[in-house]
Amino acid sequence: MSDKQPNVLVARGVFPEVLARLREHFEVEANPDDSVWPPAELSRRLAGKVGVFTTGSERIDAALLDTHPQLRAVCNMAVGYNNIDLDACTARGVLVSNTPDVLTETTADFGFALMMATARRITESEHFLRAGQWTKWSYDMFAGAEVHGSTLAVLGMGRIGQAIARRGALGFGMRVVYHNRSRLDAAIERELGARWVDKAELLRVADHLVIVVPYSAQSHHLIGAAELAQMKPSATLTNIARGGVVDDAALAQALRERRIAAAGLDVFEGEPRVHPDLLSVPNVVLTPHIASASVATRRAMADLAADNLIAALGCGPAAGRPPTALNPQVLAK
Ligand code: 8YV
Repeated sequence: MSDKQPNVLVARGVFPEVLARLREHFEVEANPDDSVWPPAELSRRLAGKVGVFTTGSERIDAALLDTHPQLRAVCNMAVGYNNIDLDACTARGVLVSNTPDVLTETTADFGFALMMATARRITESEHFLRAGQWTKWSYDMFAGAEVHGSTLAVLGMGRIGQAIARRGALGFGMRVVYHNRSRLDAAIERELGARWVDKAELLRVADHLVIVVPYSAQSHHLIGAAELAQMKPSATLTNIARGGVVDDAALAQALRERRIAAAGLDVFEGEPRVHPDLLSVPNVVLTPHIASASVATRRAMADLAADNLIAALGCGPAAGRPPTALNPQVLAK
C-alpha cells in the first residue's frame, strides 16, 4: 500500500510524534540532522514531492515552483510566511498554510518579557554580575526605565500586538497607543484602552515601542535612522516581528550614541547572523528568534502545520479543508 502514498518532504527537524502522524498518510523524507539545506539541495530533495512542511528558513519562490510543477502544498510551521511567495503559489494552484492563533499568547508573553528585560536591564546586569564586577550596591546601579504606568506603543496591531497591548493595559496599567494600517473595532480599542495614532506620534510618545508587523517590501526598514531620531532618548525598542523591519545598523548606532535607551531583539536582518555592531553595544538584549518557543506552543505549531499538509493533500478527517490555509481558493478549482 505504501507505494500509493503521496511523497512529502519535511524540510527541518520536527517532533517525532508529528513525523509519525505524517507517516500514517505519506511517504515522508525527513531531515533527521535538522540541517538548513541550501536552496539547491532543497530543490533536489523536492523532486517527486507533492507536499512540503517548511519553516521560516526555507525559501519557496516562483523559480522553485516552476522546477517542481508536481508540488501541491506548502505548509509553513510559522505564522509569518515572508519566506514563501504566496502569489506565485496561488497562480500555480499550490496551497499554502501558516500557523496562526496557536502561538499568539506565547509570543506575546515573550514580547512582553523581552520589553521588560530591556527596560530593566536584566541581561546587562547579569553579565556584570557573572563577570565578578558586583562589589557594592549603588543608588543608580542599572537603574532602568519604568514599565508600569508608562506608554506602550505597539507597531502592528494584529493578534500578537493586541495580546501584548492587553498585557500592558490590564497587567501593568500602561497607556496603549498603536499604529496599524487598519483601526481596531471601537469595542476592542475600549477593552485595551488603546488609541490609534499616526506613526510620527507613535514614535514621539513611546516609552516602550514594540514591533509586531509582518515583513514585506512595504515594512522593510520601517524603523531606520530617521524614525529612531524621533523617539525619546529614554525610550526602548523591542522587535519580535522579523529582521529587516528594523535597520539593524542604524539601530546599533542609535544605541551606541544613547539616542534611545535600549533595545530588545529576537529577530535580525540576515539571521542567524547578527550585525557585529549590535554584538558590541551593551544596551541591547539579544535572543535567537525564540518568541514562540514554549514546548507546548512549538508542538501546537507543528501539529497544525501537519494537519494542514494532511488535509491539503486530501487525507485525514478534514480532507480538502486545511484548517489555516492562506489561499484556500486553490482547492476550490
Ligand atoms: C517561528 C515565527 O518559530 O511564527 C513565526 O512567524 O517567527 C516563529 O514563531 C519561526 O518562523 C520558524 O518557523
